[in-house]
Amino acid sequence: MKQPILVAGVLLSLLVPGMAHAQFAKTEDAIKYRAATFVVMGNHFSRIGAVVKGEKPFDKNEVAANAAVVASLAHLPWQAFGPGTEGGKSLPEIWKEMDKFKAGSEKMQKAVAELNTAAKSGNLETIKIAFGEAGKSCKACHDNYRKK
Ligand code: ASC
Repeated sequence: MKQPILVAGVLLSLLVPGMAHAQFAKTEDAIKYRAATFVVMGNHFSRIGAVVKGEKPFDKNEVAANAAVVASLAHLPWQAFGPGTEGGKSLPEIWKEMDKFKAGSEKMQKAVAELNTAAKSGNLETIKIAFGEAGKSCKACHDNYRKK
């Protein structure tokens, strides 16, 4: 093996999801990517919200499908907050407090995973509680890290 460091680097980049930000050629691409995932996530989360608020009838399969979309997308935007990608609706505090921001992102992923579990159960009362908790986890980061 002539270039063990290069080989190790390539292997590491395949194994460490945090290195995925390398796939955005330009800052603008990272901003668009994260904004798009939040838009789609918010759309499907709001569809569940309409049911929770009683504005739409409760269709258990639809809620479960929406919760699955949200839970799956919730893993994606974070890779697009790499170093030097400040901008869009994101406040610069994100990059100054990356550990805190990351903790908030993990809390949100956990909350929407729980919403997904509740949605699969088909119990509307459980869904309502999990939806409320997930909404709080969205709001916490919006309050601290998103431009108004
Ligand atoms: C939504 C949505 C959000 C959250 C947040 C909760 O329906 O799109 O971002 O709820 O507003 O406070």
